[in-house]
Amino acid sequence: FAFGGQDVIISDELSKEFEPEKHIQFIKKYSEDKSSYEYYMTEYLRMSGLYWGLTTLELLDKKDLLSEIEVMEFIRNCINDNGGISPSIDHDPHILYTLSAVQVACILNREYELPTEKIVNYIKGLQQPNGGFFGDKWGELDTRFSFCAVACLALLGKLDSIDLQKALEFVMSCHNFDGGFGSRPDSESHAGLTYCCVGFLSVTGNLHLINADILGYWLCERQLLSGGLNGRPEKLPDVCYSWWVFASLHMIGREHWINHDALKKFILACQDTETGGFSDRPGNMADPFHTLFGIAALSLMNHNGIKLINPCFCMPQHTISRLNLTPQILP
Ligand code: GRG
Ligand code: ZN
Repeated sequence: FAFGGQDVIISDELSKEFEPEKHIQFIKKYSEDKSSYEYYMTEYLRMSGLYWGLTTLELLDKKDLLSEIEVMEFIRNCINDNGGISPSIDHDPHILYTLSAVQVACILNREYELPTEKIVNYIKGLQQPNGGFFGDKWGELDTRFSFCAVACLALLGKLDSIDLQKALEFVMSCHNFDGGFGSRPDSESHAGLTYCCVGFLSVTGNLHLINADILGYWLCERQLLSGGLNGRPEKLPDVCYSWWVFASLHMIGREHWINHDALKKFILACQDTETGGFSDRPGNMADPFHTLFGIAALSLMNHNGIKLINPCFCMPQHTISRLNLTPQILP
């Protein structure tokens, strides 16, 4: 456990049992209540919202609560002529939402309905001379998009359509002395971006390039006395880092380097037992993003009643197995 810095206190009254039925209702209500303030305010990321909601439901064996036909129709309406996919109808395409849409189609066993070649060409077109990827035509470039590119292509069975060597060089140029990774060369290590880079190395079979002990040490220093994990030194714990940090530890085979019981207790304390769903920290408002990552992290600890998740793709393991994908995991 790390001492000093900021943390929260998990008192006994915050100690909670896992309430899957409440979370199922939370996601169902969120997707049905199309006139709500939250629904309106999240239009710009709808496609990722769909991925968070569907994955949560499938981990709890309830994906049939969403209409497959409607979901695939929504995706079709978000595909642009250039092959990029938008978060919502009439929004601009972006690699983040392209990945979310492909993930959703795969979880529904309907990836064959996607225009694979167009999507692959869109992603190819975002790669830059330094090997990194733009997120979209506006030119923001960071390691999140490197992960999105290879994860998306791997799901489509087309990993060989980009310059993988150059892509790898860019990701490795963002590797820091402390073992973690940043968004661009010389950027500070951050757990979210570390997940993206470790995920990139896992998808492409390059995990041997890092020192797992040094990275593992940086990752396990993210655990605070509350049991929760933060994204970088001196920051508060947040349920989503239970995913970014813990999934990274799984990929490098160092998951036992943190205290599982304490983490479980922190995650369960972030449930809203009235509305359902998880928030970033105990007592805050629940949202679908933290709900997925809370449940996904519990899945990594083989929690009862949750299907197994794949630590690299953050998708049900049975989907990854069906696609014959074997992202690298270090022993
Ligand atoms: C398919 C699971 C999946 C992911 C797709 C987009 C993506 C890949 C991953 C996102 C990784 C991530 C959370 C990056 C964080 C970026 C960043 C620098 C956040 C800093 O935000 P602050 O400063 O947060 O608000 P902290 O917790 O550091 O205070
Ligand atoms: Zn968060």
